[in-house]
Amino acid sequence: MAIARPIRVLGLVAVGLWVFFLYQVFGPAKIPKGPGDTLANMERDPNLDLTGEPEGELWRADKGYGLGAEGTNRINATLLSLVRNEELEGMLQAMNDLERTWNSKFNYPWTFFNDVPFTEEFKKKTREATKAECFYELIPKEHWDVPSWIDEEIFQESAKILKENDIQYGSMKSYHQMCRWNSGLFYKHPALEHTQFYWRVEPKVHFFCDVDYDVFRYMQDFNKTYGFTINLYDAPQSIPTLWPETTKFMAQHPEYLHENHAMQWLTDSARRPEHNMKANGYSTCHFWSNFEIADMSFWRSQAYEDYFNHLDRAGGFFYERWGDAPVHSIALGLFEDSSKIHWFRDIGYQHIPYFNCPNSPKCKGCMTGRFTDGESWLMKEDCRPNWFKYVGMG
Ligand SMILES: Nc1nc2c(ncn2[C@@H]2O[C@H](COP(=O)(O)OP(=O)(O)O)[C@@H](O)[C@H]2O)c(=O)[nH]1
Ligand SMILES: *[C@@H]1O[C@H](CO)[C@@H](O)[C@H](O)[C@H]1NC(C)=O
Ligand SMILES: *[C@@H]1O[C@H](CO)[C@@H](O)[C@H](O)[C@H]1NC(C)=O
Ligand SMILES: [Mg+2]
Repeated sequence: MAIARPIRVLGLVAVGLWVFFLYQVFGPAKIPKGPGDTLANMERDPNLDLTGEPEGELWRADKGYGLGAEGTNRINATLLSLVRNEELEGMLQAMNDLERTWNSKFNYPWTFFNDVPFTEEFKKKTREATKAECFYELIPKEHWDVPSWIDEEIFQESAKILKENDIQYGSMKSYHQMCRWNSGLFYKHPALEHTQFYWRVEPKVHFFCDVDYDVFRYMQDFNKTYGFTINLYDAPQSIPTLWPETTKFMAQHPEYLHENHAMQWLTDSARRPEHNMKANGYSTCHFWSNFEIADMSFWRSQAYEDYFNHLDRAGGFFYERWGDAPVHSIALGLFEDSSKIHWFRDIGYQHIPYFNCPNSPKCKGCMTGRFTDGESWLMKEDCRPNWFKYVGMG
């Protein structure tokens, strides 16, 4: 009996799908055995090794960290959050984690920023989540508004392209404003004029490990400019001209390149050649800036000021979707002594979908050495192997 061709094709497709289904269910497990399994250049995830505190003299909470005037050992620093009123629950959760593991011992103030006024409820509930002082700051219009040289029509056209490329939040204008503010404006807020260090905290993040020393003081005493926990690849389609603009800038300002730069980390093409190609020469490796503990003197330097202004004029915060993470990271990798960038391996941290989870009795609630609890293909987004290879674990 002759079977019509379209029916035969359909039959074959059905069989194919069935086989695919069986393979999905019974095929080899896709979950990597451990983080080290899938990482070239990183034989074993260092988070599997027992982790203690950084070496050297650390400041403890036994004295000088009481509230108000008793806190004579606290340095010039704040916890810092840009957050929306609607994110109150997530903010409280993040605060509770950080207060429990660290800040209830050291009582650093919290400074909250918003592009609209905070509600009384937001202020009341966040104040209840800490013994420390809380400040609520409105972002000046001229820091948040889309700059005059950005063309609305080009922005709308670009947003379509970003959407076609599956770039998350590509068409959400406020997301672009947020990235620009976090890149080059937050540290210019008058409320931070007399503050040097900050620890950035986003709603919904988690902290897992007890930290028993003053991390700000650690930054200051050990001459650290920037501390990170997670180091990732970025989506190249969100930043096609970021590196070309950077190269142009560096041609005008070769004097800004630090002799102990991290250029190899920024330009590596060995591990993910297609990322480097699509980002026109940038590896896309960056510190994941939803966590950052840093010295604002770096952002306030002439080199960074000039770099940010160059990028801002180039328009990529709106016509592409440049994030503050790659912008901060490129600047650090070029202008800063890379030995001043510190991996806070002892701070257990999660922002969906990635973790930093050390092997330490001080940690609870995360799985040691786990990098992600998302799909296993996310494993390849880990750029720590390159950071460790080119710069180290300091
Ligand atoms: N006040 C305010 N905060 C924002 C806005 N957009 C983003 N944020 C904050 O900026 C940070 C990053 O935004 P988020 O939505 O978490 O982006 P993601 O982490 O990249 O998914 C979070 O702390 C948000 O609360 C905004 O329009 N207004
Ligand atoms: C804190 O740091 C800021 C910015 O670097 C500086 O202007 C201010 O004088 C410092 N304040 C104290 C008390 O050290
Ligand atoms: C930090 O820098 C200061 C001033 O340059 C220097 O005296 C000190 O030894 C440095 N400390 C460390 C731990 O590198
Ligand atoms: Mg977030």
